[in-house]
Amino acid sequence: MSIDEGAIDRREAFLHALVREAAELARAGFARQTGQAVSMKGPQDYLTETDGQVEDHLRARISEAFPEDGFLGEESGGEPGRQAWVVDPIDGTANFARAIPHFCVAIAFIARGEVQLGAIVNPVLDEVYFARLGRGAHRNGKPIRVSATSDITATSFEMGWSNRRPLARYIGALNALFEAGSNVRRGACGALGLAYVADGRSDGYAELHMNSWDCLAGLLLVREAGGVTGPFLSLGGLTDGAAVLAAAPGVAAILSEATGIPLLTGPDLLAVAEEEHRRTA
Ligand code: LIP
Repeated sequence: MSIDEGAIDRREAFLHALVREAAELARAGFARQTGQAVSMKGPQDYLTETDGQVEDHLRARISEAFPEDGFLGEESGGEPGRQAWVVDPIDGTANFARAIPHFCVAIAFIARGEVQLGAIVNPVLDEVYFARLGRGAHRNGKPIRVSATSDITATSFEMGWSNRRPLARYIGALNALFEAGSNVRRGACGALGLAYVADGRSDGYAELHMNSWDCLAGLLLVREAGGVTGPFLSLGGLTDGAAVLAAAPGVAAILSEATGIPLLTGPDLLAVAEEEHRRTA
């Protein structure tokens, strides 16, 4: 049976508290991060003790409050199903491990085939980004909007990188963006990169492959702040990841063309929900 508005209200209230608890844990971990063990999950893929601590806390709190919901976390995995919480305990772990205060906790809630809630917190700046489907995007309770720019020569994009896609495609996209007249940055924290698009601090974010825990909350934030995104859930991104694009409407087409990532033309529904939608339409 499909979840009703009241059930989403309860999860929204819970998420407001949960993201603050996670921020507290992450902030405490960061304060003593020089003393904690850092290991590598693979090339350029960092893991700290704090990643595990925050994820364990999130998993325990969610399963206690909503035992019927699924869970998918970056560090411990899980079976999300169709109604689930998707969490990244620390996004920007490479920054965290080097004492750079540009990292965050990202939490999304999926139901009815799409992202319903998204929260991203930068624990060091105490900035909490929050969005609910159809109800706008906020930073620390204040509404936020994407930038109004359409002048490419004043545009600043962020292009995320990982070794999950060929380097030549990344360099090709960077080249096309610089040639078009944009500035391009890389902050090494994809979830915050997306939140900054929603907040108008950046004009667009693109990455050739992201995992769902890194981007679902941010994609909802950008759409709720008036921005444009590419498809993600409809491409199977929940479990396999997919390319990510999010931008201010005035420059989204340029980012799409440079990166080869298409723009979304309808809602971003889980592939299975999209199929049902087609059958019943
Ligand atoms: C990483 C992001 C990074 C992005 C990578 C990766 P992690 O996540 O922060 O910006 O480009 O795709 O997902 O490992 O720090 O959680």
